[in-house]
Amino acid sequence: MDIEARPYPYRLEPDRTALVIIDMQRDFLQPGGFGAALGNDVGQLAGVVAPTQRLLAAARASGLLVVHTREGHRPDLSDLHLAKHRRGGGSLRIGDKGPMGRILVRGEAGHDIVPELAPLPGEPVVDKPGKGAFYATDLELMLRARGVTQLLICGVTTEVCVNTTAREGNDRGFEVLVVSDCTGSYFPEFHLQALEMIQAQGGVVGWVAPSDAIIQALAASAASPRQRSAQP
Ligand code: TIU
Repeated sequence: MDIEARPYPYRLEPDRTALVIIDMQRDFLQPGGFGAALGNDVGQLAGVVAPTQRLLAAARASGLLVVHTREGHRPDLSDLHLAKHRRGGGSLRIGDKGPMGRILVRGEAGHDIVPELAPLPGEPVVDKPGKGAFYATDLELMLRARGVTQLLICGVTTEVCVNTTAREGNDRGFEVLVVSDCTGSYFPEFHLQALEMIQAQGGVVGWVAPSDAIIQALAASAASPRQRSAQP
């Protein structure tokens, strides 16, 4: 089925599509985490949760593969580049103890996904040390093994981990759609510009559409299963 998207309609094939939810972790969304340590107003991201919950529910109901990612590091920080460790002007750095545990460290409360979007058993969770979800992870292997060719990308932040992942996916031959209301930035102007960059130049990186367009298409697909199974 085609869904309304920019710069032109996006062909959504549920059997070949994964919903990838990027880094909806306490560390980015709540006070006292990595996002706050970098000097950001984490309240800017609060509006991403409810639309993502709705899209996640629709994706699960339609049987889409759902993949969650978390940015973070091993407790011994052996997978943390010095260049990344040094970065940022705040008082707390990766690995330091904060109110939600050690900043951006796996196993700590701050590293986990917010409860509203908690993964279900059976939904892969990709722990990534970088901004892009393909870098130093088994995400590509997982997607190829399941025959996925299309990615619907949600999460935070639009211009950092979402954009990096969209570009990594595009270069690997995936058809990437970034969901406009299920992504967010600490900087509203960056959010808008990051979405523009995806779909500019005839979709140089991919497509952009709101979650409602996807939810409606999935509902229509569920209502006409014969049409869906007739697709190549
Ligand atoms: N700083 C910022 O905007 N984002 C990140 O560091 N990570 C993600 O975007 N997940």
